[in-house]
Amino acid sequence: MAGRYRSDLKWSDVTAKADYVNRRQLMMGAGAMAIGGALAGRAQAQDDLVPNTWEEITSYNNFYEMGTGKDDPKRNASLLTTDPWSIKIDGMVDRPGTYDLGDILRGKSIEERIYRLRCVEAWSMVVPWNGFELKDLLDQVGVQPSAKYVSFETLVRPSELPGQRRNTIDWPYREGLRLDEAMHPLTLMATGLYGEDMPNQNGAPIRLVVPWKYGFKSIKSIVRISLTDKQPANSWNMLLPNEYGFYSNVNPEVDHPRWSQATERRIGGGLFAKKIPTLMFNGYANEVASMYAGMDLRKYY
Ligand SMILES: Nc1nc2c(c(=O)[nH]1)N[C@H]1C(S)=C(S)[C@@H](COP(=O)(O)O)O[C@H]1N2
Ligand SMILES: [Mo]
Repeated sequence: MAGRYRSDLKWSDVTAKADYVNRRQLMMGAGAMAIGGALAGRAQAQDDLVPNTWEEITSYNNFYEMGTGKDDPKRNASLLTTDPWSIKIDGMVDRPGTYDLGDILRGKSIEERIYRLRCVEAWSMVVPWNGFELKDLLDQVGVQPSAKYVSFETLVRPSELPGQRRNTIDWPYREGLRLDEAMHPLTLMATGLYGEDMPNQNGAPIRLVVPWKYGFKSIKSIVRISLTDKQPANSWNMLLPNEYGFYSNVNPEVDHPRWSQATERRIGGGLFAKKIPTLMFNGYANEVASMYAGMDLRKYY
C-alpha cells in the first residue's frame, strides 16, 4: 500500500545537492531536456509535481512561534535548540511515556514523499519531505480501542521563540486529527526535506504533514501527542472558529469567508504567473475522499 505513495526516483539520485537551488528553474526551463526525457515526463505525468527550491521552502514560512511575517521564521530559526528533543505520548495508549527522538526514529524507515502543500491563505508549494508514516509511531505506542482522535502540541519556549512573547495564539500551537486520518498512509511525520535535516523554520526536528488538508493542520516542532476520545482543540479554530474548522480539508468549492479557495498561487511562479486551480483534497481525493463519504463538507469545513 505504502509503495503507491513512494517516489520511485529521488531528487538526490539525479541532481547534486548544490543544484537544489536551481532545480525548479531546471525543470521548468529548457534545462529540463538535459536531465533526460524520463524524468521530465514523470514530472508532467504527476500533474506538475515539481518541487519548489530549497530556498523557497525555507524562506517563505508560517511559524507564528518565530514571528508572524513570512520571513520571520528564517530570521529567527537559529534561536531554537532542537537537541535534545523528546515527545510526550499519553492518553489512550498502551505504552505512554516521554520518548526521546532517537527512540522514535529507531526502526522507522525514512522515505521521501513529494507532496503539495496548500496554505489556507491560497498559496502553495511542492515539498520533497523525508519522514515516516505517523501510523508506525502510533503502532509503536499501542493505540487503545477507545481512542478516536489524536492531538498534537508544539513546544512552548518563549526564550527561544520570540513570537511566543506575544499572545497572538493561546500557546501551545495545537492541532488534531481523527484517528483514521492519523493512520492514513499519506500522513507523515517529517524529519527533513531534500534529504537534509528539517530546517528549524520548517518545524525541526519533527513535524506533521497532512497533504490533503490546509497547511495549518501540519503542526511543527511537536513535543506532545495524545490519544483521546474527544475531538481536540486546534489553534486556528480556537482563534477564528467561523473561518477555520477542525477538518480543514482542501476544498476549492468551499470558500473562506474572506477569499476564494478555488485557485492558488504557486510560490516561485514569478510575478506574472497565473493562479492555478486548487484541487479537491489538494489532489489526493482518490486516496482520502472515502473517509468523508456522506459528510457535508460545508458544515465540516
Ligand atoms: N507550530 C506551528 N505549526 C505550524 C504553523 C505555526 O504557526 N506554528 N503554521 C502552519 C501553517 S499556517 C502552514 S501553511 C504550514 C507552513 O509550513 P512551512 O513553513 O514548512 O511551509 O505550517 C503550519 N504549522
Ligand atoms: Mo497556512
